[in-house]
Amino acid sequence: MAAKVEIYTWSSCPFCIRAKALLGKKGVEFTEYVIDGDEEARALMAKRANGRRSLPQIFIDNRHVGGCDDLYALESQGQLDPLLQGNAA
Ligand SMILES: N[C@@H](CCC(=O)N[C@@H](CS)C(=O)NCC(=O)O)C(=O)O
Repeated sequence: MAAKVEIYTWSSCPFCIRAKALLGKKGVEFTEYVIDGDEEARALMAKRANGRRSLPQIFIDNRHVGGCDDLYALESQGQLDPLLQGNAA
């Protein structure tokens, strides 16, 4: 079963656009929370993301993956596809 992918973004954030491009290239459906200017939503995101406040923050099956660089690192290590297929180690 495909994993549930969530991403918190700002609409004009280059790292957010880059992260979404990778997910889009993989044909992944994701839920996007666009939180421009919403500090309350950002605080909630940070709570889920172990205190990280930069955008984007990405979650796969409710597991915190990190930001854009973390997503690309997982991809280059061959670890992203198993996560997206719901086969987390
Ligand atoms: N290494 C991070 C960089 C993310 C980043 O710097 N995002 C910017 C927006 S494009 C940001 O959140 N800036 C405000 C901050 O760091 O508080 C990643 O790959 O996600």
